[in-house]
Amino acid sequence: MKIGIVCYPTFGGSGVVATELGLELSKRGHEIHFITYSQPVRLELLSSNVHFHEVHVPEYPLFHYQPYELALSSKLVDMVQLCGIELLHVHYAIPHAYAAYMAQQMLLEKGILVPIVTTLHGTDITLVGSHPFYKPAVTFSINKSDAVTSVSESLKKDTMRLFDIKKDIYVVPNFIDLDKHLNNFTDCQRAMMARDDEFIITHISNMREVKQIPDVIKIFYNIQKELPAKLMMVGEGPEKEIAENLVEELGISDKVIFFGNSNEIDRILCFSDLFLLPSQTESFGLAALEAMASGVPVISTNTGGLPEVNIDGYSGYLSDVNAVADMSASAIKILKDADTLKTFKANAKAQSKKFDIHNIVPQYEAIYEETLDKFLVSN
Ligand code: GMT
Repeated sequence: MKIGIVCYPTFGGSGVVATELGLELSKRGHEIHFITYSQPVRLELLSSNVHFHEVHVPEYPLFHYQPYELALSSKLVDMVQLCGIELLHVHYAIPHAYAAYMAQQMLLEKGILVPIVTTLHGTDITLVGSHPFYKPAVTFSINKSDAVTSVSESLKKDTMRLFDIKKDIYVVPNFIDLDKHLNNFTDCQRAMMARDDEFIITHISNMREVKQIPDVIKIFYNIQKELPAKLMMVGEGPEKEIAENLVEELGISDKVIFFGNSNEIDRILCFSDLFLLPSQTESFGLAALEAMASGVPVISTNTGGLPEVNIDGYSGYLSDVNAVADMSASAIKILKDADTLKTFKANAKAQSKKFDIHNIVPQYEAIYEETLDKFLVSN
């Protein structure tokens, strides 16, 4: 099938999922067209059946805000016609589902039929989409999509609770390419980061408020009081400076390394002992899954879809949001006993196998087939 994928090309989880999905679909024989404002960060290799079409938004001084939705919907119309795209899969409702619907209607006028599959990722529903400024447009675009998927049961429930949704939502969990995680890096270069007796604790995110970055630092502060440890902070975002100041204030600057955004997540995870994700909400927690696939147990909160990914007392521990003392105690419990740590590492890896890319991508393929068939019959 010829599939157009629309996503945010940045380091966010939704863009990563969309990119990995496109690459796997291309390996399974589909022709994939990424349509977005810059080349997705994990899209290193373009091949004969992976294409990238850049959306340009010309700057015009009259516009206080440049009309990206308009440029995107026009680009979708052009690319569907030029490349014969048969289905559009848009990741993140805002504004992608909205722009795709406009494109679909423009194409219909020309007698071209292209169905839309929308995948809801989390903040497009829980934090941004449900804001009264966006809600009518988000509700409309979800209801107008030909199929809607959500990355967890929890996000599906949130969507049904927050919006007036008139259609069924398929739950297709996020996934991981285990071959990539298992085959890479026999040489972990752990020694570059910490002494042999030090534990390596890692946090990876876009460092927004929802990630509760100060809690990451506070949990680590408690851990390092009990056990020798280093903290790897990976990612960029508005809360990074707050974290840097807190680290300074707590006098632990020599134990915390800030990496910025990285394309070498698996390299960092391969020498990590524990992953911290104390988010205020998380529809899935792809970063936690990536950690688990590298055999890194996870200390997380119990909100949103996290309990569907991280199993309490097995692949890590879950606590209430902001329960810093509880999360610190759980972290120390795992780290302080070598056998316990070994067991949790093995469990984390085993748990990640439930989300193997080879089991999940066929679920999307089945949805594409069904949606295309239904759409062609009803139009
Ligand atoms: O985590 C973020 O803030 C980025 C955001 C995104 O859209 O890229 O992540 C959301 O989608 C990811 C992929 O489906 C999920 O793993 C994250 O849990 C979700 N983030 C939130 O719900 C806060």
